[in-house]
Amino acid sequence: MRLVDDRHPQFVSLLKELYPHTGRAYILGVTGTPGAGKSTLVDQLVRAYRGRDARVGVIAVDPTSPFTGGAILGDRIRMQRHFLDEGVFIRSLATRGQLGGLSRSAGDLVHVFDAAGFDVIIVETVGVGQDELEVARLAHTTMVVMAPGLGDDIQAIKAGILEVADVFAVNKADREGADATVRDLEQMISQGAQMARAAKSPHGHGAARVDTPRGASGDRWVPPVHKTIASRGEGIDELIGACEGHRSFIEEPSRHEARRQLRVGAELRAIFENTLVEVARERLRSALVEGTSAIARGHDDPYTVSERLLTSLVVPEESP
Ligand SMILES: Nc1nc2c(ncn2[C@@H]2O[C@H](COP(=O)(O)OP(=O)(O)OP(=O)(O)O)[C@@H](O)[C@H]2O)c(=O)[nH]1
Ligand SMILES: [Mg+2]
Repeated sequence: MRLVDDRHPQFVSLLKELYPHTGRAYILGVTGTPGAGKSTLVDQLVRAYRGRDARVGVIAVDPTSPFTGGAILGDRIRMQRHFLDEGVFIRSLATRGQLGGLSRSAGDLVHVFDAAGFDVIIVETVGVGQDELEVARLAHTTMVVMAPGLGDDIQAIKAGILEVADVFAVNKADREGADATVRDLEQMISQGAQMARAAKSPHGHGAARVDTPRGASGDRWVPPVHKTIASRGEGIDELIGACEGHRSFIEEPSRHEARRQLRVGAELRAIFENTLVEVARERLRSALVEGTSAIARGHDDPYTVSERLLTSLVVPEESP
């Protein structure tokens, strides 16, 4: 894992060797608003899965933002009761700001865990910006953790979140406002489900149902909402039940192949785009410098230079 983290010269050949041994693990992405209790909840999920004899790997994606700079230490302390347990391995990862950073590095680490025989791999990431969407492409199940009293936040994040969430946890249910948050979420989910149905069926508009079923609903999965109190370990079994329900749903033979295609395709794109940019930057290093000064001196424009760079990449000058 350290070699992969450090992008050691041999890390790609290591990953190639590991890849045939992957594909067994269940990958659970955990995202959501900062401070909602994700790490505390992950700690409880680890405990619950250990109770079921599963080996659990955790990847904690640490934002490098100065506001949450203490997150690594905090996560370690919170999870330290698992330190002596050989069935648990916790790895922190700091990749913010890199191109394809999360899906690339976390995806690589997931493969290492998977090949090492871990049954469940939990990837925790803060639900801000692009990471929550990237983690969804990586995971079999994406859990979105919210806390009460964030009503406005729900509105703000719902666009991206609703599409990626498979299971919602309203944590800190010991706090005031938990039921209101659950209601807001349920309403949003119902509206989303109705819109999806309406889009599919020409007669869909008439039947406005608020009691949209949760979980598997025909061909669709409607995300269930569960209240938890992670700090006291309450609601964890129900939450895992919802995750396992989603896992069975996507593992049904009729969906399995399509889901796998999506995930594998997203991973290939991320790896390829990353490699492409690395190769291009390396090969075009001096041409980039020359192009920059030509534009700065007013002798050229960035569009023309960009086209020329692309041409020289596709047809290298040294080739016959
Ligand atoms: N009252 C209450 N507090 C909780 C609960 N779960 C977690 N906390 C507390 O909330 C704070 C934040 O918890 P974390 O688990 O670090 O939250 P997080 O979402 O991982 O935070 P970041 O990773 O920094 O975004 C900690 O002080 C926890 O002890 C809960 O169910 N109820
Ligand atoms: Mg955390």
